[in-house]
Parts: sequence; structure tokens; C-alpha cells
Amino acid sequence: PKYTAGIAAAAILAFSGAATSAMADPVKLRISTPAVDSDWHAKMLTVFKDELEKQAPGQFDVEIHLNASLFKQGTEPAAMQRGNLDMAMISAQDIAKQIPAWSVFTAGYLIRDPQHQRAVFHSDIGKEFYQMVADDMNIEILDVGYLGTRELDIRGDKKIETPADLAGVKLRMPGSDAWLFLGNALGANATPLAFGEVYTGLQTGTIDAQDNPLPTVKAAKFYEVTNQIVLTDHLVDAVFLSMAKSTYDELSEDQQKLVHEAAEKATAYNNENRIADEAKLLDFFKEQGLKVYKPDVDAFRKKVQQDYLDSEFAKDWPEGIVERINAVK
Ligand code: KDO
Repeated sequence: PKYTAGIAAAAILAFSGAATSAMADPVKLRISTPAVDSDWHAKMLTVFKDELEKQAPGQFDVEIHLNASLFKQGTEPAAMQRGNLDMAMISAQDIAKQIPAWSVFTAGYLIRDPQHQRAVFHSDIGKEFYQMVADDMNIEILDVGYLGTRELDIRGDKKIETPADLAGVKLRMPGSDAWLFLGNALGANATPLAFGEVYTGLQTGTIDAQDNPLPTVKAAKFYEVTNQIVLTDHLVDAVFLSMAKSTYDELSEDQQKLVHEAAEKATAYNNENRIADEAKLLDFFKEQGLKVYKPDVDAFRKKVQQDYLDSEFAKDWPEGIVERINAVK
């Protein structure tokens, strides 16, 4: 009779439903980054992966692709938006290409230090700016990581004191308008090049200089092909550990909570190690025979800040945002 058959069918459905979820394939999370394996933001991805495996065994399959082997530097947001990539560590410069207001975080000499960076992005400012990325780019930012404070790393022995001393210096920057603007604001001749080509560029002399945080100068071995490090401290840089919304929305609420928690563990690990490293690395570079010195940082700050305030970028900054960022303790 129908009644019994109905029950049997429902029971079978319920059973197969349970069986399916118990045996469900783990959620694959493919992450792409240009980072090299010994850099802290590459290692933090392993912390993220390990944490998910510990908290939810068998639920996630995190695949980490380093050295831009999966997607070219800067193409990760579009890859996530097309549904071809689940996760990446994106920069404010990447985001500013699609959301001009974000260019405020590409400005030199605005964020003061790593602690200020974290406080800004964990305040209402961070909430507002992350919401723009979710709404306009379909990307969920899980957390901010400190990439480090960018310094100049130069071939040759010409002493650099002020922006004028960088005139004609071919300074490699990552390839986007926001990055090139920063290089030119420093007084140099900014030229775009992907991260993976910087070592050879310096070695062969197609570029004279590059800028990166000290832990990256070490990890990517740029110190082998340069002669001086000029401590301009021009950008307290960030990477945003992010997930495609199409992937994020497929997760259960519990799983969403887990990925946020794992991201926080990962960025905490990165920040702690990177900050400790930055303090120690000056000696390492000196031992490698490089000159390491502070230029007239006030002269750089004054020119860079003025260039940004006078720029087209500043017209897209939300009213009062610079003052709000400055006010964060
Ligand atoms: C770089 O290309 O100089 C840069 O530091 C830019 C960052 O936004 C980020 O892409 C980083 O490279 C890579 O993660 C490699 O460390």
C-alpha cells in the first residue's frame, strides 16, 4: 500500500542523505600566491591549512600554490570572481583597481605601524571597507596580515638621502597604477615587473632597485643582487587573506566560523614572526655586505603625502577617511 511505500521511500531518502553527508567530499580550497616558500605569509597558509585539518578533520582539502604557479600576480581577484580560484592573499592595490576608495590604503606614509594597521582593519573602518569588497567584488576578506614595512633595496653605491636622489633610478614596482604612483612619488622612475622576475631584473641590471619588506628581501634573496637598503619605511603593507564568495557561501555556518578562526590564527602567526624578523634582519644584511641606513625620512614623507593628497586617487577617498584612520589608536 501507498502509505508503507511512502514511508519506505522517505526512509531510504533520509538514509542516503545521511550517508552522502557523512561521506561528502571535503571542500577544496585552492589558494594561489606569488609568495616564496620561506616567506612568512607563505608559511601562514600552512598554519591556516593545519588549523582547519585539526578543527574539522576531513572537511577541507586546502591546496597551497606558491610562486604564482597557479595564477599570475594580481590576477587572483578576477580568478576568484570567475569561480576559478577559492582563496588568495590580495593587496589593497589589487582591490583599488575595482574599488577606487580602497586606494587610500595604497598611500605611502598613512598607516603608521603594524599595530595601527591591525587596529584600523579591526575597527568600523575595516568593516566598511570589507563590506565594499563583499558587495562589489564578491570576495570575502577573512583577515588582514602584516606584509611588512616596505624599504628601498638598490644596486650601486649612490647614497640616497632625499627623493631627489632617486631621480632616474629605475625602481621596480608591482604592475598596477597604484603601485607605480607610489614609486614615482618616492622620486624614482617606477617600472612595472612581476615579483617572480625581480631577482633576474636586478641581477642583469634591467632594473636598479626594488622595494619590499625586509623579510621578503631575505626570503626572495634580493640581497644577493643589490648593494644597499635604504630605510624609507614608505608603506606599512598589508595582505588580505580572502575567499571567493561563491566558495564561502557554499560553506555551512560552522565551516564559515572555522575558516575565520583559522585565518586569525594564520595572520597572528605571520605578524608575530614578521615583526620579530624585521627587528633582527638589519644585522643580517650588514653581514651580507650591504649598506643599511636611514635617509631623510621626513623629506620622503612630506613629498609622498603631498603627492597623494594632490592625486586623482584622493578624489575617490570617502570624506574624512584620512582623519578617521589617523584617529585610530
Ligand atoms: C611585490 O610584488 O613586491 C609584493 O610585495 C606585492 C604584494 O602585494 C604581494 O603580492 C607580494 O609581492 C607577494 O606575496 C610576494 O611576496
